[in-house]
Amino acid sequence: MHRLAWLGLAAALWGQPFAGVPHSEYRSRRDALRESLKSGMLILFGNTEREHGELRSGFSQEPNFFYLTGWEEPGAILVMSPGEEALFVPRRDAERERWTGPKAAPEDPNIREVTGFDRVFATEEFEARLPELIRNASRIYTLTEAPAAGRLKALLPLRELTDIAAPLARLRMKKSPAELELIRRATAVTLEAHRAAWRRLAAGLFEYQLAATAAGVYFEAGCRRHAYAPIVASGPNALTLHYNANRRRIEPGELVLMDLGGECASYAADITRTVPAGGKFGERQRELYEIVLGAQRAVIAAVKPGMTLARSGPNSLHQIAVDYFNQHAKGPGGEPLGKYFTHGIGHHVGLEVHDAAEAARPLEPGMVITVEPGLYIPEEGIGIRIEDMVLVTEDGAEVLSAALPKEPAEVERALSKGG
Ligand SMILES: [Mn+2]
Repeated sequence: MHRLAWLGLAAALWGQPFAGVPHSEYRSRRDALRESLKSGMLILFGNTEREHGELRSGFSQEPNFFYLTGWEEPGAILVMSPGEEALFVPRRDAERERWTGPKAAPEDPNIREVTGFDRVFATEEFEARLPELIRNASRIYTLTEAPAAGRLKALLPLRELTDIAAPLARLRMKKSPAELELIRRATAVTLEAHRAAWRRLAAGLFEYQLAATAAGVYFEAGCRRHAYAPIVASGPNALTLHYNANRRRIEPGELVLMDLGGECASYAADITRTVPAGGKFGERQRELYEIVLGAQRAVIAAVKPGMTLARSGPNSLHQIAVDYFNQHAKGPGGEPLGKYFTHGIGHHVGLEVHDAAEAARPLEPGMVITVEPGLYIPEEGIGIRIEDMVLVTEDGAEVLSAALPKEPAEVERALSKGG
């Protein structure tokens, strides 16, 4: 990117807090989920400070809880029936606050404004209020696979718990305009992280140095976490799909696979490029790279409502990639390449990098997925993956990460200009 354009983008992205999603949107998400509750009662636990490793990575909210409430403080509980809803938050604890700072508390006069809930109670009262809350509930819904479900089972040993995961995933799969805005910003920042790593790329560097450069960009931009541990995989390390040790020195003539994503305002990005350390693809590297790129283009061209991320079936995007690879009989022994594509074609992205999804549900407008074909050929010590973030539209797809070069000539030009 030219210096001036870079400065313009920096002004637009840096030094500003990310805009939040208004309380009204969280409320409408809860209203949408109510349609699945019928006469049941949903009880959902947020993460607590202690169980969530706050020392290492800071507190982060349980994603489903965050999706429904927008509440980012620990120890909260959501209770929701078709007719009413309440949020439980912990009472003020001066000793805890001495360690982790001031928190909202149920006794605060502005607690309804701050939480967006008309009824707010103390978490400490939850167990005492529970029998009354569930008295008329035909069913109790919760996330039955979550660690906190054990607590509910212990409190209600005679009630069967019904899993809310699928209805919740169905809602989370379709992104709202406000969510898309945040995903676009996480994507834009992550593209700059890639570009910064490209500017620095050279044989002789350690992989962790490129990871540090890239992560520095998204942390500098105000993103609070890695969406996942950065993957900087040089040479044969690219054969390991989720390699993230990042300890190896990059050798001349190698490819470097960089799979990077910031989590910005709670939304993840997930973008991969595989680029030559010396600035130019070797002949065989380029041959395989163009096949991966061709497969990716074929899949992106096919993305539209009704297609699926399933491994097979008539509308399988995965199958399109496998077929493309198999039409190119250019493996080390001249065999078809399909068997060297050893993972799925993509996944939903949102609050989590591998976002909540109902398996095999066809794509709909407003969903955001990755398209990430790859070839991993141990006999040749080469791994190549190209991954973009893709928004499903009414009649096709929009590639959200299109601004980052991927044509070999464009990649080489960008590397020669220093990113
Ligand atoms: Mn991915």
